[in-house]
Formats: sequence, structure tokens, C-alpha cells
Amino acid sequence: MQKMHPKVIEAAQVVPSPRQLAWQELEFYAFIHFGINTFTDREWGDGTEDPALFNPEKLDCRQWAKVVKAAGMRALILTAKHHDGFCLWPTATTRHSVASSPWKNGAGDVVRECAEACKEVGIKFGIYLSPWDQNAPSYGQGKEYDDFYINQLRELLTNYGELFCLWFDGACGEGKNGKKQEYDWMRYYNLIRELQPNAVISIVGPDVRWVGNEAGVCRPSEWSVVPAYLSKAEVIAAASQQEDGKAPMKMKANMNSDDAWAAWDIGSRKAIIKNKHWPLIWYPAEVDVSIRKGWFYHKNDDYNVKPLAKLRDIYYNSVGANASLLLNIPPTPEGLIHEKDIDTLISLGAQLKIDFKENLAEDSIIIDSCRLDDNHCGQNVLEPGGERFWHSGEFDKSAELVLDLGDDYDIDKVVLKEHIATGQQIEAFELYMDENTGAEGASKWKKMAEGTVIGYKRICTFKEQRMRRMKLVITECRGFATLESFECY
Ligand code: FUL
Repeated sequence: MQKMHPKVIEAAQVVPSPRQLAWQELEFYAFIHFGINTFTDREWGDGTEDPALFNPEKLDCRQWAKVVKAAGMRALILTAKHHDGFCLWPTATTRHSVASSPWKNGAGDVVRECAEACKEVGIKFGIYLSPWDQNAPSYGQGKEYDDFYINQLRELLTNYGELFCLWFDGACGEGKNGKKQEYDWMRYYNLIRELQPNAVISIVGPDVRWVGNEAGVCRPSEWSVVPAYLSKAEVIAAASQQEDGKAPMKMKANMNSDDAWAAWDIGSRKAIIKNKHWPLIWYPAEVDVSIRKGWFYHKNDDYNVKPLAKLRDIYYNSVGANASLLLNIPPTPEGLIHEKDIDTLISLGAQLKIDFKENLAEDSIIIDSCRLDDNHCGQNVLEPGGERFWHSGEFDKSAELVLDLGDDYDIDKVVLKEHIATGQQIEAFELYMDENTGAEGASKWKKMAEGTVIGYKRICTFKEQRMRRMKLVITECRGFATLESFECY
């Protein structure tokens, strides 16, 4: 075993919290941007909008929840308040809410209808509450605004059942002479931990990391163990959107600059050793992207809905690359998801079901080249449920799992999962198929895929081939390797 840098030993020991583990298993969930902007055809309001504009006459949150579920998603996050300050629930903190609108004569509550629809349909529910608020007179007044924001949070955390996520946006478009609010983040986080201990705090928060762009892509090596400075509110806010309509910094913008490179490679061995002053934390990535051009609904975009092939690509490159996927679907002013969006979402759900219909590796045999002990043998990776897993123990050059499917099958996808409850250790792997499909004769190994990060999930895709045996080789890792599942489709 090679001698490891102390930073690498530290990295191998960082594990997710139970709430992060539960969140990771959701994999794919929806964002619903709905609010006063839906009625003004804007992306960012300015807080002066008349609540009388809000009147979604056919609002049907059950339709939202059903479509979300049919698309293969397991949760939904609603914008309870965007940067314009208009609240989708009848809050006691301001009159700038649904209570002042003609919708249901001011007696409606979108947050409640949405929470109940999610429960009924069987998906989790989460809330986006914009810290930046252009309507609140106290915004920029320090504690006064914090008190106001805390009261809003308290209403949402106590009146709408279990929340899986609180999503805090780093965006703020106050110009040079704009109001400056120093948010008391610790106070917000403490209240959430007290009232909803199972909820993750995402983006400007300690649990889930914004991937760094809104284009629907993540890094080829998307590490979950990264230096703690990435969870600091100032760092996230600086990278977030500062102007209406302008996309946030592009990760890959200029790979020659040190900054861009640092944003691109945040968790490799080189990156964590370089950042030796910062402790390492478990801070997994979330890819957020909209099904349309904007986050809110605009009629003009009805012919600009992302097609199935694009959405499938985004799915494979996020969920299949150790990130989660937060896909935005903006309802229309009527309060319904548009039929164009429904069409692609339903086909996406159907396609994903076909893509992962039958795991051909289920009844196979696995031979491991090494193991920590007999409770951690390679065969464990074929057990559904993933309670038992393969632990390589220490090894010299490489560790191998050879899978024998028992017969020939046509395969074009392999899904690998590390046992992340014990951390993230694999740094490089290679996947081979045996070109000799028969049971007899020497193996002829051909490389099908290779990569760095596996993490919670890595989907390897390749041209469909007929095969009986496959081999996973771990060539670099942080002391040892684990695997929870090895699936073939
Ligand atoms: C950004 C916001 O400014 C956008 O309007 C949208 O809410 C997006 C998810 O986050 O920072």
C-alpha cells in the first residue's frame, strides 16, 4: 500500500449525514417556479407588482404532482417566495401575498395545496424562500429583516407537514447603491434544524452544493468530498446570478485562468492537497436546470421546451455522474403545467423505465480479487437493497470484480454505486467486457468505459454489445474501495 498524504486519509473518512443520504436517494426531483412573475411575463419582479395580478383560475397542484411523479421524479420544490417578495401562502408577515389577491377571494394557499398534492401522490415536498426580497421594507435593515425572514420560515416549517429541503438562492441583483442585507444564516439554519431536522439545506447551506451553472451539466469528476470553503455563503453568492436575464458564471468559461480551474476541479487528490488549510466536508452536487429557457412561464417559450433526447442526456450526465437533478417546470398563469411540457415529461418517465427495466446482473456470480473479510465479499454488490457491500480492504496495484452473467446478453449500460455511507474512495476505474462470450476458453478483455468518480451513482454507457462476462478494475483509490451495486442493462 502506498503512503497517503494526510489530506487523502482525511478525505476517505468524510461521510454523509443521514439527511444527506436520504436526500441523495431521491436522485431526480422538480422545481416549480410560480408566482407574480407568471402573470407579468418576467423572470425577476421588482417588488412593486400589484397582488391583484395573481389569479390562477384553474390552479391544480395535483396535476403538477402527478406529472412530476410520472416523469420519474421523487420530490418537488415550490418557490414560496421569489425575489419580488410575493408570498404564495397567506403569511402574517406581510400583505404582499395571495391573501391580497382575487384568487379564491384571498382565501387561497398555494403552498398548502401543493404540500397536500405531493402527499397524496406520494412524493416529497420542499420549499424555496428567496432571501433577497425587494418588497419587504425591512430588507437591508439587518436584524429587522432577519426577524421578518425567520417568521416566514417558521410559518413554512410548522404549517405544511414534513419538508425534505429548504432551498436558499444566492442571487441578489441589488446594484452598487442597492440595499445590503447581512443575512444571519446561522439563525436560519438553527431554526430549520430545530423544526425540520430531516430537511436538507441546499445551495446557500451546508448540505447540498450548487453545481455552479444552470445549463444542466456537472463536472466529469463530481466529488462529494470537497473543501469546506465551498459552503460559505459569500463564496456561493459571489458565483450566483447578479443581474436579471444574465446567466451566472460559466464553470468552463476560461480554463486557463486559475479561478476557473479551481471551480472545475474541486475534489481531486490534487485539489484537496492544494487546499490544505480547509477541512473537508461531505457536500454533494445538485444540477438545477429548467425545461424551458426561463425559470418562470412565458408563452413565447411554448415552442422552446427541451425535447426528450436533451432531458435524457441531462439525466445521464447528472444522476449518472454523482449529482442529483432538479428539473424546473413552470406552470402557466392558469396554474397548470402546459401540455408541451407534459408531453416531454411523460415520455421521459416512460423512457427511463425502459432504460432501467431489468437488471441483467441480478442472478450472476461475482469473483473478487480481494476483500476486507467474508462479510464484505464481491457477491454482495448483486444483492438488491444494498445493505451489504463489497469492501476491498487494502490492496497493492488494483482491485477487481469479475461478473459472470451466466449467459450472453445485449448490454449498453452499467450502473455502479459506491457504498457512500462509508464515504467516497474510488478515484479511477476501468470497465471491461470479455470478447470471448462462451463459457470455455481464455478471456479477451476489451475496455468499455473508464472514469474517475463513482460516488453515489455512475451510469456508464456504451454501444450495445453481446457479452457474458464483465470486469471492473479499480486502479486508484483513497486507501480502499467499496461498491454497493453493479447493475447491467
Ligand atoms: C437563480 C434565480 O435568480 C432565478 O430566478 C431562479 O430562481 C434560479 C433557480 O436561481 O439564482
